Amino acid sequence: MQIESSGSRTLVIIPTYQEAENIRSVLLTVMGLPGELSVLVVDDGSPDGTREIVSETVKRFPDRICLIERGKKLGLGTAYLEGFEYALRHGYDLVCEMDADLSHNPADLPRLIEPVAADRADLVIGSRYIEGVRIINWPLSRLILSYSAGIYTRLITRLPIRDVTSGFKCIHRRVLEAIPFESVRSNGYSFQIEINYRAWKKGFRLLEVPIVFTERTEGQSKMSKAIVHEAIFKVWELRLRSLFRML
Ligand SMILES: Nc1nc2c(ncn2[C@@H]2O[C@H](COP(=O)(O)OP(=O)(O)OP(=O)(O)O)[C@@H](O)[C@H]2O)c(=O)[nH]1
Ligand SMILES: [Mg+2]
Repeated sequence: MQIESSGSRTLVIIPTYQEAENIRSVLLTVMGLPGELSVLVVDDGSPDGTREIVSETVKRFPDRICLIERGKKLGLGTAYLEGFEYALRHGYDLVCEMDADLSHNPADLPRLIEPVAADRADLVIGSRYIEGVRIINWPLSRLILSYSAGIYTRLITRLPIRDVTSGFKCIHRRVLEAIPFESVRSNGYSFQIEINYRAWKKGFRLLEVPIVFTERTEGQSKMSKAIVHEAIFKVWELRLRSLFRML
């Protein structure tokens, strides 16, 4: 099912799987922000009523919120790729990524959008690791894993970014147009690393702005060992593909 919307220049893509407790509040906050932002929710057949809540909210903002319903859980990376294709097809200039679990504060969106809108950057990353570590309610083990992922990625790829796996972003459409989506295979955290790396290798300007990240209080985590393993190998793959000019 797809409810089409026409809209403003900036599209915020929000992938959802089982976010019934959070999604209404996220959508209403984004609707109240300046700049008439549009939202695309990509839901993967959440059995907890997420889709119904989004559909209700679409009725209130039919020109600004759109829902793509994919029927089954296909992963974060492919949800974003569908969102990117939608954004390009519908002529959006700026595209934001944001989680639905309120870990990313929707009120930070204007700070992410501003440098891209002002043409000071092509890809802005909401970063937990600049100007100190800004994470609320993570166990130390998770912090160490995430922070080490950054060190590991920087060592192998030289990507000049501290928060390589952040999923809170604003991207200019020219970056998305330069990435052949069919060659992007990552689906977990490494999806964010891959997009950052490809953008950087193509010479786009990456910028980190500080955000406070708050661990979800509602709903379930989809974090898994498979996602971590994918990232460990993906970083090497990206480096090698770049060396052999296969990126
Ligand atoms: N469409 C879609 N969305 C997903 C899928 N997996 C996760 N999401 C959404 O992607 C965002 C990030 O997922 P999270 O489960 O919060 O992952 P995380 O932030 O690493 O883990 P926690 O916050 O600790 O739960 C959330 O909005 C999820 O609902 C998926 O397979 N498909
Ligand atoms: Mg989360």
